[in-house]
Amino acid sequence: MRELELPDLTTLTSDQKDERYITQSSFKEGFSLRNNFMAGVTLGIAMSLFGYSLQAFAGYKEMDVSNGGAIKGKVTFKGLLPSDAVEKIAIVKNIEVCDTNHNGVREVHWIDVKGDALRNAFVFIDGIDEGKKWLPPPPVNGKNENKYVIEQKTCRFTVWAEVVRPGPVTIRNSDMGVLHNINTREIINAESDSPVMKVLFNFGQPEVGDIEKEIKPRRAPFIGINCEAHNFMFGYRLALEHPYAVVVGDDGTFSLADVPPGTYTVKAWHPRLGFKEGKVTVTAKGAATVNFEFSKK
Ligand SMILES: [Cu+2]
Repeated sequence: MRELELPDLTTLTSDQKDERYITQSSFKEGFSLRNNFMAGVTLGIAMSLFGYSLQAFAGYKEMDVSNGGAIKGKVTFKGLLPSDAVEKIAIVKNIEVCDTNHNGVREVHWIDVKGDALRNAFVFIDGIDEGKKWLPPPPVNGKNENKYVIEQKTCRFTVWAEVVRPGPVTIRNSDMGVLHNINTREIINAESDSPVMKVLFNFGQPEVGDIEKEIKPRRAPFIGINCEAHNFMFGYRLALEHPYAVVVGDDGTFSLADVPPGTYTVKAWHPRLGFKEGKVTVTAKGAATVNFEFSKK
């Protein structure tokens, strides 16, 4: 498969980098990349000076959990949706493949609420050193490929949100005659008011087929995906060292199984609405409950 090489960001000057980030800032995170760029540089330097390492990347030990309990709950949204919860973006190229609704517009559901359920939120245990083994990657389009795949199909990333194990990932272009350009970035300082996005990989894929890459976040497990060729293609991944993480179901509920007895901090992450956290105590074979309620920021 042919991969289009893009300039290495590390060889660009600050101004060029800034420029490049601005041109990529169609990726709406609800914060300004321009304002945060210098903060990001400073943060990067500070991190390398002090050997910064996130607890999430300190290593995780897989073991058999025989007496584990569960953490269950629901993620909800309360109140009025912000006006930009759904964004309508004009489709101006590759219309024959991308414009599946035949109206020239892609509706991007940044905040997807049904009833009171907040969809596409991630829930995870924050900081757990040992526990259950990772399961194999989920099937892709109903087929068991035993690998993580990010597919670009009808100019959408499938799926929008997914938990992945740090490591190999297949980037698939299923759109004949369409060039996609995936840009995958870790969102550093995601829990603060000034997150910074750092590129993990960014390449053009002019042909149908698979390209093997790695999602190896170094500073943050929160991953944003966008396509530099289509300004309406977005997605998110959560890549923690441990497997105690899920995307909530369509009804907003979640369940984390086989949790070793203990007290944990559990967090919910919604890429547009931020973070919520709660504490639970899991007993052997028991079920602890924690719910998360988001509202307009
Ligand atoms: Cu694309």
